[in-house]
Amino acid sequence: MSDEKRQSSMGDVTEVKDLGVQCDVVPGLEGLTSCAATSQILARMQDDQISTAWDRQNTMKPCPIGAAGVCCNTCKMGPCRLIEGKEGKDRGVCGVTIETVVARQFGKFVAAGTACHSDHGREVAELMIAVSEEKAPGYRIKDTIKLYALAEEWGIELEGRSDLEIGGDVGRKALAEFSNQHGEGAFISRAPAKRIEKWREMGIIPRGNDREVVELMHRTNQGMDQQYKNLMKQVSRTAMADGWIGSMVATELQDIIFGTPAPATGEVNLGVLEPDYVNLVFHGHEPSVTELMVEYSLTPEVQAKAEAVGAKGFNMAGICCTANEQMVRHGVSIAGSYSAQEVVMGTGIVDGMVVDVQCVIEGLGEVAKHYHTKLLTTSPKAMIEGVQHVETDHSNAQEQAKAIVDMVIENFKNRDPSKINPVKDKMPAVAGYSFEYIKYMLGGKFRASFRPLNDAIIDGRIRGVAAVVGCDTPVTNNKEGTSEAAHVELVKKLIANDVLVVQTGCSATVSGKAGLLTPEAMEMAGPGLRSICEAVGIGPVLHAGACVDNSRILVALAEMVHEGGIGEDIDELPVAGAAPDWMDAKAIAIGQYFVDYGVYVAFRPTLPVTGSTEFQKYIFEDYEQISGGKWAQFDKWEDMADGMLAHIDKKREALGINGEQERVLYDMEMRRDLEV
Ligand code: MSK
Repeated sequence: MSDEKRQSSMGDVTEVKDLGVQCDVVPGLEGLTSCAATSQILARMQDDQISTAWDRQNTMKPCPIGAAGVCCNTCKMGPCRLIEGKEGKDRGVCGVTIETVVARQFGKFVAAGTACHSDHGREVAELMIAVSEEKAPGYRIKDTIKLYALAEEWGIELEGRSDLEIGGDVGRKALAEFSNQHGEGAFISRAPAKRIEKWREMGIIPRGNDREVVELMHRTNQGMDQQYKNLMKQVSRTAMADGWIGSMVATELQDIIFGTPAPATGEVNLGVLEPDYVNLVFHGHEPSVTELMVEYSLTPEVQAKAEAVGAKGFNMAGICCTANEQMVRHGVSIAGSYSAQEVVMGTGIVDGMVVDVQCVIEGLGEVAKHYHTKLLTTSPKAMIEGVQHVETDHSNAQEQAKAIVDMVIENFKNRDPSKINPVKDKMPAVAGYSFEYIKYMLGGKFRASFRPLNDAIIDGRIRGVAAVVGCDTPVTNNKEGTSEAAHVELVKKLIANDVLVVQTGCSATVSGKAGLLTPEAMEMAGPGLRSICEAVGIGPVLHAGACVDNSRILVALAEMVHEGGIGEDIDELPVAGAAPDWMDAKAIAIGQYFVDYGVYVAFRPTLPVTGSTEFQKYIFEDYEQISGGKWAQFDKWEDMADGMLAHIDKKREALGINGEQERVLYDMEMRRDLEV
């Protein structure tokens, strides 16, 4: 479709350009993956009869009762399997109703997800304190501007004090956020005033994460809260503790200690592993140990050690969110997303794999047995049976990081030539769009501002903004296309329709593999979005970081409201969120805090609530009257895209900016003159 044709139509663009990065998948594996590199390794692993999650998902038949959220296992009288509309089966032994069971299960997902991000955030707060007390060798405060800004926001004295003293107070205040029993989380004040008032009316502003998670686990137990609407208030309060305390503390303090991201270029896909180099793959979520490994890996000492064992050098690449953390801060390459964690070892050239916490699957231990890969765990909270554990804490992380790198280099000589199976596929990717950088890039150093973004939304060059985040899996492939395709095609359709896309988590990695994180991706964008991208010098898809960095999106949305002109509250903005192949409880916690922020949140595949018509009506329809946001669920990415675009248009209509805008074709000179 020509630009002219696009511009002559106010309707949706369904035909999108392709950068020619679609992979040639090994025949027979098209139903599993749309990535050639993954399929090549998988084929070899299958030939060698090495079981991976990709194979196991074919033989595992999900329990339909559990999938619908109607298996109640909160006590020993059951577990009760409830079936809607079937007398004698529609209540549990204790008399519990289906909607209560579904709400409890949903609440437990949120409690688990919040606990994950919160425990992560708490670790970072404790690291901050250790740094300030000089008890964390190797770590230092890298972003003093952000430190001072946060200290000021929290009323911490700056005058005449050292960075370490200020950092100590920031760390202690952050730590207290987790155990506060009363009051409101400190970051809540960042939200728009109208939203805060709404939250107060709803009674969902979090006190402290520990209290909210404990209270939710209490209220979801048998014999407790039997009004699902009342229970959902605590579900919301807990999810809010995830976004506005746990995740935001993690993001803010990691930026202070490790540096605030700015765009850096790296590469994505299995081809980042170099056959002639020692390859260390890191995986998980908490970046503290990896930071020190990356720093050490760049020293001449490590280069010399790698050469001494016959390698050309030392190479690091990541999986999952620890990878995203390193990509957005240092441009370190990403080998793959969640679904690639076993496959990566099938290249036969991973000399070491180091995992920290979250999304580390137990299958790794078994796969590692078939290769020379030295698999190592580092967190006392996440050990794997039969896998070597190198316990790290703040005081010994530097020394352990070096020991790990040295161990991996030593393991290079144990490669089995018969199992070496490298691939070449990789794509360049630009990542590191922190809130601070987006503001700077839009407005410049001296007038950093979201004004140009709001203006572009008002004049229709940008139709809206979408966050596309979350997991990828090998599991939903067989039904409605592969997991990768759902992420990639959704993003392509959104940008083709002039929607600016912000990404985090494994979804960003999948987009990176498809070439969507490059400036060249603007070729696939609609003309309005492309004119902005060209003027600002960015691509249409912005990689903002790891899952905890969804907190950056919370702050960015607040800034859009603060900047003015497109509504006084988040639920007035033409924005939407999506998780095209969610998998973890963390995703549900994230989704809920965005719904409570007033955002339309689309999940694929269905949420575990389909067993109750009443509960579904509540969260998919009625809840919009309560928070202004709502959940939506889809089987197909096409329907998901349509739902998001329709929601964005609904908000534009309400703002009075959805009329026929005067559309003009921009030549280069006009683009240069654009006020961005
Ligand atoms: S790592 S939670 S698979 S995004 Fe954050 Fe990826 Fe989902 Fe884990």
